[in-house]
Amino acid sequence: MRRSASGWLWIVGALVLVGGCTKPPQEQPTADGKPAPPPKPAKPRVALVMKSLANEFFGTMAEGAKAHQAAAAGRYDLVVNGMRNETDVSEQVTLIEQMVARKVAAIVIAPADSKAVIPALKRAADAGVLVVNIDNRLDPAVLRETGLEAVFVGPDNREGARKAGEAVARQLSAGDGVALIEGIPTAFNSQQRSLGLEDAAMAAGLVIVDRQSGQWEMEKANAIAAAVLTEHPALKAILCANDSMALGAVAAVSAAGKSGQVLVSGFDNVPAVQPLLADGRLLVTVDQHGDRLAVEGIETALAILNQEKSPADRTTPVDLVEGQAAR
Ligand code: ALL
Repeated sequence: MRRSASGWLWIVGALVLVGGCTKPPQEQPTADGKPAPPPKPAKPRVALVMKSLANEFFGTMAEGAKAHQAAAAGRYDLVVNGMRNETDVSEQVTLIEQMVARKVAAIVIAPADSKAVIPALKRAADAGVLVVNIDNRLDPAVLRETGLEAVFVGPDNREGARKAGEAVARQLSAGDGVALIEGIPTAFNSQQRSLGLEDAAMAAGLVIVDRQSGQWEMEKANAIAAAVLTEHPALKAILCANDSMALGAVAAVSAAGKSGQVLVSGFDNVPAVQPLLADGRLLVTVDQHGDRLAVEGIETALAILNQEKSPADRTTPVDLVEGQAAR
């Protein structure tokens, strides 16, 4: 159907009028005749974007965030997300994009990789989303290059790992051989934990006879530990960058019949390691309080959104947890 120029003008004019008539809702007077208070601004929606939900550490983190939101439901809405496994960084990028599409006010993220997710986060920031980095620090050089500003709330991983390494070293003698099972090499917190374990090993004169990445995962760490135990029969300890991998290492030590002879340390203090700490199969772990970590990140995001605070990094606590064999 062809429409004349005057016909189009009429339609455009009618649309402008409709738009012009859309006024903000009128304040209705209350029963006592006084004007009603202005409507409250909508609650901000905050997205917590985590890594593998198969890892109890992130289960604890999610619980902490949900409990905080339930107690402060008037302040914000919460969307909780996680990945299926530790290594699928593209899944985390998709989650970031989905959160932008859902128009969240802030993304509080534990990045699966310290560099690879930065472009997606920059796109989020350009779309007006506040980015708060928790747990695993984003790479400062790539942040600068990309022009993304993200405040960091999380622990000193080197210090935490050093505490675990020192606890192992107290049970050993100079010259003893130990192995490291590291996290994902491109994660800054994994690198820092390796440095902390090395600090402790060097200070005590321990010899690192093997180091490999278990990608944060139990099965991978189990296979690595089994091979290392065979290759180094005199090995005295396996120092793991998280508890998932420590669980795998403990299983390998038991399978090799070396419980009590080869010490194992972890990091996270997840529920699954509690029986192992109690009976000595795990010497120590480190509590970085995953539940509090999420809450601190969310509180930081809310304070920035409400302009109560200017963005500033915050270091959260790490505490050594000694099993019965370490005491
Ligand atoms: C890190 C956490 C944990 C965890 C790991 C696995 O960022 O700090 O220690 O076990 O992610 O994704």
